[in-house]
Amino acid sequence: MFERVLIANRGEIAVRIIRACQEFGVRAIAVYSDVDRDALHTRLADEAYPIGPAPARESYLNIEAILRVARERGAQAIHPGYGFLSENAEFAAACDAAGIVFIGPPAEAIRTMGSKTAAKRAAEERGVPTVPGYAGGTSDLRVFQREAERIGFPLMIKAAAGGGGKGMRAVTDPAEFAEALAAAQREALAAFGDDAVFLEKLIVRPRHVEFQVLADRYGHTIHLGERECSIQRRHQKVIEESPSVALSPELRAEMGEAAVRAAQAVGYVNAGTVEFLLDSSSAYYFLEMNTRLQVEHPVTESVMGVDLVRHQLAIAAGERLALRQEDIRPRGHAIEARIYAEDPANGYLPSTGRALVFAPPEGPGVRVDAGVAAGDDVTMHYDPMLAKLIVSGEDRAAAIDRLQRALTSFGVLGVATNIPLLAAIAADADFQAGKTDTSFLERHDFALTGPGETPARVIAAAALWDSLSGAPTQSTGPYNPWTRGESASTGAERRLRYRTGGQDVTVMVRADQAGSRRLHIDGAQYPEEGSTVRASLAGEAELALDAEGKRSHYFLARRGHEILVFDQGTVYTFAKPQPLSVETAVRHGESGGEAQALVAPMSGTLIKMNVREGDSFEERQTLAVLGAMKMEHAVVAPYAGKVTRALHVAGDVVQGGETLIEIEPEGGS
Ligand code: MV4
Repeated sequence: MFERVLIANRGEIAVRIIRACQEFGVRAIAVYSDVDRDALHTRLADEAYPIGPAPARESYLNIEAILRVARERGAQAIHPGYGFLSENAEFAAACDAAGIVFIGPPAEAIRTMGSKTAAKRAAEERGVPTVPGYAGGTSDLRVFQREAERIGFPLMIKAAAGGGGKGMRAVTDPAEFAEALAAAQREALAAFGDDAVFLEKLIVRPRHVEFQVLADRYGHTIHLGERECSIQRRHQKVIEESPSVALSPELRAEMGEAAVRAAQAVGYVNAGTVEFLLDSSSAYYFLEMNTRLQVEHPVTESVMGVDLVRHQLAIAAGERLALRQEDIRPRGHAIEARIYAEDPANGYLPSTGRALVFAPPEGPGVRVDAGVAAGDDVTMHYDPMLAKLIVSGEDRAAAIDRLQRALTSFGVLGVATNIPLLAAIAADADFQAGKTDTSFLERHDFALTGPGETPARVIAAAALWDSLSGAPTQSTGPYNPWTRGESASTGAERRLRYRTGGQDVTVMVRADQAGSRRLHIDGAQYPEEGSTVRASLAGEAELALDAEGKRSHYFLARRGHEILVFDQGTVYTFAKPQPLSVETAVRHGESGGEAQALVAPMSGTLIKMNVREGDSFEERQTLAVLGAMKMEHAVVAPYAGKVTRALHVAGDVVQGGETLIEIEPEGGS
């Protein structure tokens, strides 16, 4: 076995590989970009070295920098993970040339599978079914048109250098073919620097079923069953599972053997995945082969009881694959849900910030592969996947049950996540019935709008935590019983105001005897007249509330003037009323001296513009009010003077640093 392996990746997959190395007694060498200096993979590795600035092109895709670290630090092998350099044939070849083992297939296998038409030909030659079509490599419209008529409509135009849905177009109407072809060629050229396209019959609402294969260097190739990955959003997988409800044991064996032949067709070595489309009559078609470890590999690990990364290391080190096909049998059912830092209630916009709380679920049949820990920053530089939740159970229903429970207890505060979408899918009747295909998410509009009105129970939790958690309080005085936790003296009372769920609420908290509290929300006692509640802190970010005859648990965090509360899969925000903050952001003229422009202190919306051209103003007068980050900022005059130009009106969206008002001191400049 290797003594030292470099992991040319980041995030959860780097963490996964580092752990496999360490279990194997291999020293794990991480590389990191400037923004990943303190990232989880950097912290967990045995050694870690910088490779460049945040943009992937300059760091995780920087072949020279990575090979330099590998050579200088004596790495015998490099694991590329997925994404980044994992399917880069030049990188695999460069590793070979440097005498470093690339933990993956030979460069030539990557190259062949990288061409979708070459891959299709190789598969066909070994008797693997492919989608009927035309891949003759012409660029002549007349030839394409004749072939399109032969194939029939609807059909697909795909980029030869594509994959993963890029540069792909469906055509239903023959009259639109020529235009679609030209557009696809342009797209392919722009995306891949190669305008070659090919045609396929369109498979209507297919399932995406992929087979895991393992091959050693001595020609022994096996498959480890399938993963169904039909639930995708814009070619980004969301949920994967194994086994697929659509495969009988016979079909599994047949498709598995086809997958093995496809791998053998290109001399495949190491772990790989053969993708198929499966139509509604159980006909299957080879689509492409992914020549890397995949994101969803834990699903296979769960049902097959194998450690795929361990096998990758062993195969790369030249060991023989000890697994035999007849030993491979699925056991139970596994489902993976990808946790993305994106907000389904806000157009799936990527969400960045600090993960103030990151509390993955635990328990039997629950595995979480995470790339971040509590306190880590999520930046916009890389893939937004934070973690993968993998659940398993004796059967699909048990796995779905675990998935639902695990999702509702997966606490994340500080960055928005797609957990509400995942929970909606898990609760969906079609999903539960196994009626999944690649258009599942298009047909199911889960209309996620974010939390609605905040329940009283959650308001109670927020107010009690606010009182108990020792943050700066609104009440003043030398002694504040509220920062003393349960020792709050009887009779002390506090008034707290928040904006939450689109409404303003006022909460009165009065400490009762022996740690219980009387709570009024907007004047009405909670949960009912004459009752008391009890709350206890469990660590910094957790609160248990005894109210309404039961105990409930919350994760909480402060972010600026906000309190964030996680309650069973839903995140509520409580904003404290803020005094207007005063900003004087000025830009000086070329000659220096007096300020000549008042600029927006940050990006936001202009709420008020109090002056017009020619107006005079006093020193410290508020000339405009900017709303940003849910706060109002007064833009004040740095001196007494006159407005020479007002460049914006109320309602304008302005960038930070943009000039709002040009001014000159009293008496001219
Ligand atoms: C297709 C297809 C229907 N018919 N090819 C999308 C990604 C790329 N790997 C191939 N893709 C498709 N190829 C034919 N002839 C439908 C898709 C497709 C799809 C495939 C797998 C998973 C999700 C998908 C979502 C939309 C379309």
